[in-house]
Amino acid sequence: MKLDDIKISKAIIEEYMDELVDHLDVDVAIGGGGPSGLAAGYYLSKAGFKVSLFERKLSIGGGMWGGGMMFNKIVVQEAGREILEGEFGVDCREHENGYYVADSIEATSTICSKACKAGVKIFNLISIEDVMIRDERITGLVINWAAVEMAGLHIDPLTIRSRAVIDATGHDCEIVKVVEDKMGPRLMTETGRIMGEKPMWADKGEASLLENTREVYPNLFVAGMASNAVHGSHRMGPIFGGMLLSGRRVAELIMEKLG
Ligand code: 48F
Repeated sequence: MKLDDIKISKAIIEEYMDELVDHLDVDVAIGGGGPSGLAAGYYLSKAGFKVSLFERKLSIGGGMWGGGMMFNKIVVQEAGREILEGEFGVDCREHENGYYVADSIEATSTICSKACKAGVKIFNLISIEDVMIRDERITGLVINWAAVEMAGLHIDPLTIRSRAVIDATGHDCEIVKVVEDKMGPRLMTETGRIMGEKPMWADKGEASLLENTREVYPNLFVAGMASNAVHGSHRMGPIFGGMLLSGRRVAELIMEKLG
C-alpha cells in the first residue's frame, strides 16, 4: 500500500473529533487520571456507564509511576491487593505479613489499559479549568487544552455535560477548589470549606480515605487523595491500596445515585 500523508492526518483528526463530540454528554466526567480516577472509571464503565476522563498531562497514571522516591515499587495492603491482583491481574508479592509489593510500571500501565478496555474514554493533555453549575448542582466540566493553560493564552474553553463529576485530581483537589471559590463555604464538609491535607501518616490516611470518598457538592464526588485533602485528613505516601479502593467506592456511590 502506498501511504498518503494527508490520509494519515485526516484519520487522526476525524477519529479524534468523532470521539470528542460523542463524549460531550456523558454519565460521569472524571478529572484526573491517577490511580483513583482510573479505578473509578474502570468500575463505572464496566457497569455500563458512559465515562470521559480528562488528564492534564501527556501520561496517564498520576503519582503511581514513580513508586516511593523514584524506587518504582508500590505497596498495597490485603484489601488493595484484592483489586490490584484480583481485579486487574497485577502481580503482588508479599514482602512481609500483609505488606504486598507491586511493580509501579506494571501496575500503572495495566490499570490504564484495563480502564480503556472497559470503555473509559481518556482525553489526555486537557485541563479542567472550571465547572458548570445550574440550580446549585454540578452539571458538567469546563475544559481547555493543557498547552493553552501552560502558555497562559487567553483562549476560551469548551464544555462537557455530565450527570456526575469526580474530582480525582489528587493533592490539589482542583475541581473542588473551583467550586469553593465560586460558591463559597457550601461544601459538604465539617466547615463547608476545603479543610486541607494533613502530614504523612499512612495508617490514618488510608483508614480515613473511604469515609472521605463521597459527594461534596450536589453531583460532585471526590476520590483518591482529593478526598483526604478536602476533608482534612492525612496523606499516606506510596501505599496505593486506598486509592484503588476509593476509586471503586466512588463508582459504587455514583451507581447508587444515578441508578
Ligand atoms: O495525583 P494522582 O495520582 O491522584 P490520586 O489518584 O492518587 C494519589 C497518589 O498518586 C499519591 C498518593 C498515594 O498514596 O498520595 O499522590 O488521588 O493523580 C491526579 C491526576 O490529576 C491530574 C494530574 O495531572 C494527575 O495525573 N490533574 C490535576 N489537576 C487537573 C488534572 C486538572 N485541573 N485537569 C486535568 N487533570
